[in-house]
Formats: sequence, C-alpha cells, structure tokens
Amino acid sequence: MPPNESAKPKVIQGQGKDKCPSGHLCLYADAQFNTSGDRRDILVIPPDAAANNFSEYGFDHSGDGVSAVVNNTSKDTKLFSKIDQRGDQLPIKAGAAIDDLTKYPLTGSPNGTWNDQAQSALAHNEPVPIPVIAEPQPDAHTTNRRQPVSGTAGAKVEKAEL
Ligand SMILES: [Ca+2]
Repeated sequence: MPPNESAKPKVIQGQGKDKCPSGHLCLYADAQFNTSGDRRDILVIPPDAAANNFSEYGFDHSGDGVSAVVNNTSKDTKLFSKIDQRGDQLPIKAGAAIDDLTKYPLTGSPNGTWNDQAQSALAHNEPVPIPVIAEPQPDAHTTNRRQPVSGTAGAKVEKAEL
C-alpha cells in the first residue's frame, strides 16, 4: 500500500466531542474535550495509522498531555503509558469517549491517574503474523493413523458409567 497523506496522525484545534472526525481516534489536551481549560490541541489518529509517541505531537507528560479521548472508530483500542505500545494499558471501546482521564487511576503515575500519561495508542495496522498451516505432503505416511471403526460404539457409550 503506498503511503497515504490522509492516513497520518495530525493535530487540529478545537473544542468538543463533535470535533473528532468520524472514523478517527482523538486525543484532547484538556479535560472535557478541551472545554475545561485553555488548550485546544486535538491529536487525530486515522484508523489505519500508528501514533507511537504522542510527545512528537506535543502531547507529553506535562499539562499538554492527553486528558480526554474520543474513539470514533469501529474498533476497540487502547492507550499505553509508554511509547511504542508499552507500559500500562487503558482499553477504549469502539465508539467510547472519556471526558476526564483524572478519573482513571494509574499506579506509578506522578499524579496517580492516566491524566497526561498516555504516550501511544494501539496500532491496528501493525503486521500480524500469518498462521502457517502445514499441508500434508502427497507422500505422507498416513496409513498408520487408521483406526478401526465399528458400528457398536454408540451402544457402548450408552452403557458407559463414570
Ligand atoms: Ca492535559
């Protein structure tokens, strides 16, 4: 797939839940979706994009960090307390919104909560290992696996007792 400019995370300015575009994951710098303070930054993450270091977008561990979330995608996602999807995890269901991350305790956080702590989000487009199915070779020796089947098995099961 060629790189798609529209599929990159970007920072927009705005207030309110409805500023989060349909199909995107949005992270707000202030609680109540940027209506509780002076900050207006919203990090908008397309569903097929990865944001593995929020500090690159100005959302660090200061007050500028993530304080509210809108998951306008159709997939459950997660926030992580460290970059590259490491550290503690905060699940966010498809279609869910969190108005104030100070309501979500996080052990080891400087402020005791998830407020200003999230540093990366689950990337749905990370390569997923394809299961390898070993097909039997044409000359595979399968004759030893034959097992006799008789017509009386059902009757025997009927009488089985534990
Ligand atoms: Ca904040």
